Amino acid sequence: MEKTFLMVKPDGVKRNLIGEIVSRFEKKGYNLVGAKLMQISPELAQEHYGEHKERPFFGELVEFITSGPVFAMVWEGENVISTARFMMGATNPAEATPGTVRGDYAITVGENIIHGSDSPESAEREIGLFFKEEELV
Ligand code: 3AN
Repeated sequence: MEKTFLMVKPDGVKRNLIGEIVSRFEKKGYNLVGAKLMQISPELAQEHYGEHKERPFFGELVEFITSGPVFAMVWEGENVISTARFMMGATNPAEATPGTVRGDYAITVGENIIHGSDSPESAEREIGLFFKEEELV
């Protein structure tokens, strides 16, 4: 069964959207197999966003993701990686379809509420970065 890593970012946690977001994926039919509220260290942030190291917004990205607690999750189910991305909506909330998380709750690309792995490789990498094996049920 496929697994993906999803995370409610600090803006989503501050806006009390954890329940709403968890609810959407539960109602869709996916299974939550791991979750925790946590503060990301600068080191973990840099590793997580390693592929964006050369981008001009990298500093902002690390600063934002470490600015407050995040809600890290692992979800399991058929095609969960690509379907979760579809349910999240486009990276730029201005282009995200209504009915998606970003389409319904976000305005700017910097603060776009939710992160989700974009491929099986990144799902495996990100789950390993954020969770120990024994933290998953
Ligand atoms: P996604 O989160 O949809 O996979 P990526 O991987 O392209 O999008 O970007 C990672 C994160 O970097 C995004 N969630 C967004 O918060 C931030 N980001 C992407 N592009 C920009 C940008 N032009 N300016 C500021 N932040 C950006």
